[in-house]
Amino acid sequence: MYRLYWKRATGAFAPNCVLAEAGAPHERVLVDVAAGEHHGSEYLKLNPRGQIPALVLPDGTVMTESLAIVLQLCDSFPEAGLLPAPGSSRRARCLRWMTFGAVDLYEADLRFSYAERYTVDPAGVEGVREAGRLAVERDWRLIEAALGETEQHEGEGPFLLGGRFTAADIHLAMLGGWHHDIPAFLEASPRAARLMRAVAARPAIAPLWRDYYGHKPAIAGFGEASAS
Ligand SMILES: N[C@@H](CCC(=O)N[C@@H](CS)C(=O)NCC(=O)O)C(=O)O
Repeated sequence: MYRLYWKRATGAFAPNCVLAEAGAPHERVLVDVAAGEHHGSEYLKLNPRGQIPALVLPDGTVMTESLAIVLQLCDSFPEAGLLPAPGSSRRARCLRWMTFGAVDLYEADLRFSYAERYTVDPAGVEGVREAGRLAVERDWRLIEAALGETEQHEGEGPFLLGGRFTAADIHLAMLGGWHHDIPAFLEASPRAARLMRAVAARPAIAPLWRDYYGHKPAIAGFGEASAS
């Protein structure tokens, strides 16, 4: 049995979706961030960085880092087919954009949302926030272009690999749900918007979409939309 420590609108979404898509037996533990539980001694034993998610594997091994968790779960449940074959160019495409999302876009989102943590100069906070915002906008333009390339080579989406759904789509949909201006983002990034709708509407994911994004009016209903 896997144990996932989660909270809505966090990086627990992607591992949670992979567990659900793979049909992996798991339990979830909701972390009470408002009460500071993620900085309490019990949680810090799991993730000394005090961040969500954390996953405990069936043998007791503790994992943190959302992308690493997703890759580990995809390896553990190959029959779920959530990544193309190792060494294939399609897998390379998935790994490229998942890593970009985890390293560049995720961090840009954090700089925008928690700007005060990225400078020791109080006068610099707004500058950090604005740089984070600009990086988020730039990164989504790059992802939108990558989805456009898919259309040229593999036909209509909705996914990064055209008609084939992968863990990379879960990862991109998760990041899209965190955008600081979702209505403007959906309008500027129609391919990303279509991908998010298609991911959210998957039967295994729709209930999770409600858990993680049901509080965001602009995207709350995506889990109810038909995948198209
Ligand atoms: N690199 C980490 C980042 C995790 C992270 O920043 N988690 C956020 C939620 S999305 C968090 O726990 N924030 C609470 C805090 O930092 O106080 C990962 O991918 O798992």
